[in-house]
Amino acid sequence: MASKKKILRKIQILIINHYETPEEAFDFFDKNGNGTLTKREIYKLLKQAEINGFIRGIVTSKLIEGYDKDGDDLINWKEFRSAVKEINKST
Ligand SMILES: [Ca+2]
Ligand SMILES: [Ca+2]
Repeated sequence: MASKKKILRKIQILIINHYETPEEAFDFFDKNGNGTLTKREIYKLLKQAEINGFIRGIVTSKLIEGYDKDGDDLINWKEFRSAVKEINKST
């Protein structure tokens, strides 16, 4: 199983290489534009970050567990921004 660090690194690379800002990445993956990322939208982000299909589901759950601060099972912009900050610190 890929290490957490490697997974976070892939997400970081995706955001840096494909989007001007974390905000742009958030808007891209928030397909329905309602200001929150659902499990499904995060799953697609991980797919684009080339996270292996076998672990993608569990990584999605772990990310929500780790970064969903208000406990609504969704990642809003504020939560996404602090996640990106934490990822940048840890990689
Ligand atoms: Ca959404
Ligand atoms: Ca939330």
